[in-house]
Amino acid sequence: MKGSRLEWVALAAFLGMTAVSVNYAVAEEGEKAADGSHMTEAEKEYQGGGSPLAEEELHQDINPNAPKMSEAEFKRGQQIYFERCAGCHGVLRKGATGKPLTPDVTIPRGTEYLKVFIGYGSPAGMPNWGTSGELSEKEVDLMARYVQQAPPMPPEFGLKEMKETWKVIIPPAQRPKKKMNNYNIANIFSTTLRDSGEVALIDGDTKKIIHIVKTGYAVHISRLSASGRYLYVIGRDAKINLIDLWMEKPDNVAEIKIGLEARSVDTSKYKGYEDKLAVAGAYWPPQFVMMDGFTLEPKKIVSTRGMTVDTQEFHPEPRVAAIVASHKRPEFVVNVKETGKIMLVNYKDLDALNITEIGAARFLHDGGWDASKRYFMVAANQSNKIAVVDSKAGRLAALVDVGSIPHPGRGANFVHPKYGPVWATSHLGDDSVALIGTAPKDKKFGKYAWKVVETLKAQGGGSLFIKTHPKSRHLYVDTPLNPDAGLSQSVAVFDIDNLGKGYRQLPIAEWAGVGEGAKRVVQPEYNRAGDEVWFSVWSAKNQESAIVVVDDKTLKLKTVIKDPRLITPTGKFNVHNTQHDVY
Ligand code: DHE
Repeated sequence: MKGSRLEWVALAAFLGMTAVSVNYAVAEEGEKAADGSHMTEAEKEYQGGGSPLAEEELHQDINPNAPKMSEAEFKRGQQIYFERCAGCHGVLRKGATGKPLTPDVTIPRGTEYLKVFIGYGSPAGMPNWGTSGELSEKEVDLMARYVQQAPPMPPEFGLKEMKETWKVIIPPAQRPKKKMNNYNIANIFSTTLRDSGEVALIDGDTKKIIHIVKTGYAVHISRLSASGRYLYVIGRDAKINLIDLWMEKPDNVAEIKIGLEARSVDTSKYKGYEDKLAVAGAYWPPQFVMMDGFTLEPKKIVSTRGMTVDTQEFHPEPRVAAIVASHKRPEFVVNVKETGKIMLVNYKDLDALNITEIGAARFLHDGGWDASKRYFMVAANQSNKIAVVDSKAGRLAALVDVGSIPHPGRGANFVHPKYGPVWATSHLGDDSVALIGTAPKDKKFGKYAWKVVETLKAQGGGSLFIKTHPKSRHLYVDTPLNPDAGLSQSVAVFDIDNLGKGYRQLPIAEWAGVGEGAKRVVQPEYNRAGDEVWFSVWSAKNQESAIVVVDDKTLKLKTVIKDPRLITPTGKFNVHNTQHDVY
C-alpha cells in the first residue's frame, strides 16, 4: 500500500469529521508529504477547506480568563477556524476526530503550549500549520489565543429562515404537462461542477452538454425523484435546487436553503408517495427537513441533537450524513454521523411523526442499498464498520467489521461466483475491498449474510468510490486521495468472474489528455445501459478537467468529454441508475 498509515489517519480526520470544509479545491502539482507524520498538500487542502460558516455573523461570549484579542483578531481567528479546523474539532469545538478545544481544555494548556501544537502538528494527525507555511507565526499565535475564547455560536435556521429563502420559480401548474424535449432523459448525467456552483446536465447518448444549471455553492450530490422527472441538487451551503427535466431546456423550478451547511437530499419513493416529498439533511444546524416534493415548501424540521450510541453522552452538533428513501415502507433512512444513530422516519403523517431510532456505530457517512433494496449498507467510517439496516423489519441486521475507514459511495452489488449476492466497499485507510454477503434468506448463500466473505487487494488506500452494474462483470475501484499520482490518476478494475486474478489498472488521466493538474480520477458511474463507465478527471478550478468514458466490455477508451465549462467535475449521477438505485 502506498502512503503511510499516519497519512491515512490524518486523512481519516478529514473524512470522519472535516465535513465542514467547503473550499478544498484540488491542490496544484508538486504536492509533497512533509514527512511521514504529516499530510500531503492535497490532503491538507482537502481537509482544510473553508466552511460557509466562516462568513456568518456569530455570537461571541467574552471569557474573562482567556488571553486578550481585539475584535479584528477574533474575526480573523474565526475565519481561520472555520476554514481549517472546524471539520475535525467541530463547529462548537467539542471535538470529533480532533480533540475538544473548549476553554476548559485550552486555557489550562496556555498560549505557548498551543502555539507549539498548532505550529508543529502531532503524529496523531494534527497538521503542522506553522512549519508547513500554511499559517504565519502571527497567525499561529492568534489561533493559540482564539481557541481559548468561548466558541462563537452559529445561528439556528428554522422554518422562518427557510421560508425567507424559498422560491418557486415556476409553479407546478405552469410546468409542462408532458416532456417538451427530445432528450433520452433516463441517460442524462447530472455532473457536479464542484467549484463553480453548477451542475452540467450531459446527454449520455451524444455526450454533449445540454445545459449548465446554477446551483448552490460547492454543490455536492444530485438525486432523482421516483418518476425520474425531477432532479434535486444540494450545495454545501445547504441550498437545494429543483430541476424539471421535462422542460424544453431543463432548468430550476424551485429553490430553498435548509440551513447553513449540508450534504444530503432525497425524495419519497414508496408506492403511493412517488415524487411527493423531499428530504434534506444539514450539517449546521444539526437537523433534517421534509419538504413538498414539487415546490420545496418546508413542512417539518427535526433536530438530530441527542445522545451518542455508545457512551450515551449528549452531542450538540451531530451532522446528517447520507439519507435514502426506503422502497419497503413510507420512510426515509436518515444517518446521523456523530451520534451513530440511524433514524427511520415514517412520512405518512408529518403531524404525528413516527421515528424508529436504531443504534448503529459512530461516524455514519455514506452508503447504499443491497441488490434486493431491503438492506441499507452504511459506512460508520471512523468505526471501521458497515452497519446493515433491515428497512422492512425496521431494525439493525448487523454491524460488520471491515478495513480502515470504509468509503463505499453507494457501494457495489454483484453475484459472486462462490458466495452469491454480495455488496462491496473500498476504503480510504487501506487498499482492501471488503465483499459482504447480502442474502440472509437464501438457502445456499444465507450462511454468508453480513460476513466479509472475501477481501480483495486493490491498488492502494485513498479510495472514495467503487462501482459495478447488473449488466456488467467488472468492478471499478478509484483511489483519488492516494498520495501517489500514478494511483490517484488511474483506476483499478476487477473481473468479477475471476477476482483471484487481481486488478488491471486503467490510466484514465493519461487518456484524458489534459494539461498540468492534479487530475484525480474520481467516481465511476455507469450509463443507463450498463455498457459504459464515466470517470471524472478532477483538476483545480483554473486547470483543464475532463470526463473519460470507458467501454465496459473492452476496457478501452471510448471518448473524452472536454469543455471549458467543465470546471472541477466530481460526482456524476445517471438519471436512471440514481432513480432506481442501480449500483
Ligand atoms: Fe462527499 C456523497 C459528505 C467530500 C463527492 N458525501 C456524500 C455523502 C455525504 C458526504 C454525507 C452521502 C450523501 C447521501 O447519500 O445522501 N463529502 C462529505 C463530506 O463531509 C466530505 C468528507 C467533506 C466536505 O467538506 O464535504 C465530502 N465528497 C467530498 C469530496 O471532496 C468529493 C470527492 C468531491 C466533491 O464533489 O466535493 C465528494 N460525496 C461525493 C459524491 C457523493 C458523495 C460524488 C455521492 C456518491 C454517489 O454515488 O451517490
